[in-house]
Amino acid sequence: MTAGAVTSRTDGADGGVVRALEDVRTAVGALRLDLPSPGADQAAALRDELLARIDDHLLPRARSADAPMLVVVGGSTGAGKSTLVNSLVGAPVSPSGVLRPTTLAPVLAHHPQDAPWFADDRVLPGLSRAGAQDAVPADSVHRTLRLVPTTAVGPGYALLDAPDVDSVVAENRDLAAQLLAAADLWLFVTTAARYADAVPWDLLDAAAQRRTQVALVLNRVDAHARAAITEHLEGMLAERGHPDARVFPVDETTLVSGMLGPEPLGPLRAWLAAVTEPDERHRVVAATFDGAVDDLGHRLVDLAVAAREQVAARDRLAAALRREQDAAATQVARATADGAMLRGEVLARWQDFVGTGDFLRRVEQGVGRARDRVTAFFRGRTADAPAVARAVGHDLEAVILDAVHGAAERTYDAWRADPAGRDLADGLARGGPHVREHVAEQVRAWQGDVLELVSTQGQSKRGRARALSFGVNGLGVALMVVVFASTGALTGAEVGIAGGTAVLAQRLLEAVFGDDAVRRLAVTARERLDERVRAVLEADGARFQARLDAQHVDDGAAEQVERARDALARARSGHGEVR
Ligand SMILES: Nc1nc2c(ncn2[C@@H]2O[C@H](COP(=O)(O)OP(=O)(O)OP(=O)(O)O)[C@@H](O)[C@H]2O)c(=O)[nH]1
Ligand SMILES: [Mg+2]
Repeated sequence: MTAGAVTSRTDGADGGVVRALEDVRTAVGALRLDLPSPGADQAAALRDELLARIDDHLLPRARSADAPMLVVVGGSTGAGKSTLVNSLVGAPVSPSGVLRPTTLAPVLAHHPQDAPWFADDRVLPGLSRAGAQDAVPADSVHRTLRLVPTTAVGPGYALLDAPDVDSVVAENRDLAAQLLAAADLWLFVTTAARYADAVPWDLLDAAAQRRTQVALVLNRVDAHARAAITEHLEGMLAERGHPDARVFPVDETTLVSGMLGPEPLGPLRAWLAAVTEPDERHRVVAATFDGAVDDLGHRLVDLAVAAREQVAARDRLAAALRREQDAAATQVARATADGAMLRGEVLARWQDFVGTGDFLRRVEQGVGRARDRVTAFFRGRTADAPAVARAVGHDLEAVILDAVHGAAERTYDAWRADPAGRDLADGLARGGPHVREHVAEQVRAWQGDVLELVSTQGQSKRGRARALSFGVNGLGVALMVVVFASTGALTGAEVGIAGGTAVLAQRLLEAVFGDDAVRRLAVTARERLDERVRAVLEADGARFQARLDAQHVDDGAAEQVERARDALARARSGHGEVR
């Protein structure tokens, strides 16, 4: 037997193991598995099951090794569980019946002196307590444990009649599984007709996995077939991980007052008396406890894996969002930097603005750089500048809007293709309802940025006055044009109309501010535009991000579970810091 909590006989508890289990409980209880990554549902069910196992069995057992042994009588409906418990107790403590299923509220028969062990919520804290005759409201019958003190049960153990394990009633099934998980010993009741049924064997497999001590009652056996069936059942048990499980055949008999007579139960009674003797009881309790703690350790690994999968899934979805936002930002940056904006309406309005005079040809050729002439030019044309700005604004909005919707669509597709994101993406196939507004706002704001830049260019009062005297609007649209042609070498003979447009804008600005200042202005205006595009994309992406955040994925959860698991292993092997 592994050194564990229940080997301590003096105080009946091992503080180190208790504390380690409490920490495991905290770590498991804190685990959120909300993100629907593959396996998250099963992992959440496992988490809940482990919490129940810790609360119903492991903690109470670790805290009080000397508490009575809990013998849970489980099995299929109609197998005769209640009849068996009544017969062992010698009184109808749990109604048996012809309607299936009969038992809904579990009944726990114990020696009167053991009453304090069961009266409070030490074991099965989720179930409220009721006396044998107490009226229990129908809606809480599955959450109520009926306590029956009786001297027919010896001190040191209790018999619990459980609802059926394979019930049509879901609450029955769940409660039966919970009760079995709380058991120190299973007394599994089956019949000659049903001993190969699947559901009970699933449970017996689970019991084998956690090394729960089990014994079987093979009820209602025809005396002639007894030996063959018993042997067959023992063979199945050995094969399925229960080599030491005892089988107690009970021959089919006529019940007397709904109970089996003393004779068919003779061997079972004798074994029960032996197994509930203090030494044997401690052995059984410890074996079940150790197996359950070992299994808990394995299951905690599964939970940690599931917790990591949550983080990985969240990161995957967040990365898809980021990737598409970056792609959209790049798309806008390209579309607004390669001269493509300098066409159509923008170009037409710009041409209206600058005209086609002789003067401009000279400016273009870098000859007419005299400041006063440029000044005169801008002064004379300020009225046309807003039309250029409007055309720019219009085109810019279209480019950004397209990119934002595209980012939303591609993020949606990426999330839909990921099991973890499939449902999260619901309703996010396009940019949000406020995108258009938001884009228009940011485009307006950027144009404001550009005007602000040209009007404050030159820190000195004189510089500012100069800029103002040229007409801020005209300088502003010239700067926008320069920004839109800011990549590539849009100079020389190979440039088209867009290039020519940009060169002219550049020359005009250079005549006012000087070459270096224009370069700086263009860079800054471009940065502002990128920032504003980012702001729109992020605001729209926030809809996706909010869905992810609502999943409460905790980066440290897996490690917390693993740390608690390791601490439990150390506490059991006697090397824990707290002993
Ligand atoms: N003849 C005979 N009838 C039995 C025996 N065991 C149980 N029965 C009958 O079979 C029916 C079901 O027995 P229960 O004890 O209620 O079965 P259960 O396993 O508690 O069933 P649920 O509470 O529904 O899970 C009742 O009518 C019993 O009287 C037996 O050994 N011999
Ligand atoms: Mg019953």
